[in-house]
Amino acid sequence: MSTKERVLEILEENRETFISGEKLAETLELSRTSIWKAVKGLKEQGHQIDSQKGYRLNSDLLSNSGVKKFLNQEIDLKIFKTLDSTNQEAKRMLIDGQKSKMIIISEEQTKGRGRRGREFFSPWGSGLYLSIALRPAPKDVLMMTIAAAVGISRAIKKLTGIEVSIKWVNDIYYKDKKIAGILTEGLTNLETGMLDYLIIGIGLNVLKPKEDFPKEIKDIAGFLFSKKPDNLSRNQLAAEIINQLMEILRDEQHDYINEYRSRSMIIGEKIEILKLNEKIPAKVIGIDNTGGLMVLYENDISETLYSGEISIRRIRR
Ligand code: BT5
Repeated sequence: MSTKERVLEILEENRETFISGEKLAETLELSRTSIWKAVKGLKEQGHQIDSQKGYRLNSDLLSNSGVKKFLNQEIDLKIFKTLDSTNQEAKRMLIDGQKSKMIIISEEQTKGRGRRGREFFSPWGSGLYLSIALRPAPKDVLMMTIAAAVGISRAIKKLTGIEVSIKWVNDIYYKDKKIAGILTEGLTNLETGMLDYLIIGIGLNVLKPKEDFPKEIKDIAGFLFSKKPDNLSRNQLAAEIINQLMEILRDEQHDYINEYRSRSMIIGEKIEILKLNEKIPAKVIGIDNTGGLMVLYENDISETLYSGEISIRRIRR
């Protein structure tokens, strides 16, 4: 660990209080000058550090020590300042031989992806862009998206008290706007025909983006907070999402499907199903135990939809 990382770790652990340069130097067995240089380096990286009666971390940048402090288990975690896409980076690492579970987080993404080649707007400093790579892959892929949606909802509820809604299959809504999306991707091993690994990618708008959303999504995209809350960091939220997900992935009975149903904003609602460029009106009658969306068409025929390749739109009354 570099001196900068060690200083950051101590500042993270003492977020609320000023730590004197002397104390830092003593704890890390370094000179006051090395501490001063490390703090200067951290500030250059974008960390806001108050320096009146010592040093105090006053920024919300993501950091390894900041997330780890709140994790309730050891996990391979890598944090980047910028990436094309955290799912893409996870994929590269898996192809390079990464064998076990791993988390990739980035402060921004230059090519954040949604489903079917859509974009996910991922600006610096206001969101969480996080991928969890699972190797070996779990069997039930659709359920993994469902599990992630419930895990994110639980983490948000636990730390902020906010109740979010879920739109089948991968969108999280708050105050009628989309605040998060999930992109689950996998790779099939051509020799065995089995899924080799699975990546669950989560994008969450925590704060209002500094330069607002682009006009194409301004009406549909939302965020959790319009300004940073005093006692909650994105580090803590990232860690809680990981904690909740790790717990939920152990639930082999998939009992979380009940919570998914109760958070659903479309059960009982009229929707429009976009399938192969066709718009079909239907009513949602439920979500089955495997995560399938049960719909009733206008001709009284019902169907259960499984594919994430289908888009749905709520029809407002
Ligand atoms: C999703 O796709 O919502 C999945 C998004 C997954 C993003 C994460 S970030 C970490 C990981 N790495 C990646 O590269 N991706 C994952 P979909 O259901 O196809 O929705 C995409 C649509 O959501 C876009 O066409 C926009 O209409 C809208 N959108 C784009 N950016 C948004 C944002 N920041 N907030 C809310 N809506 C957004």
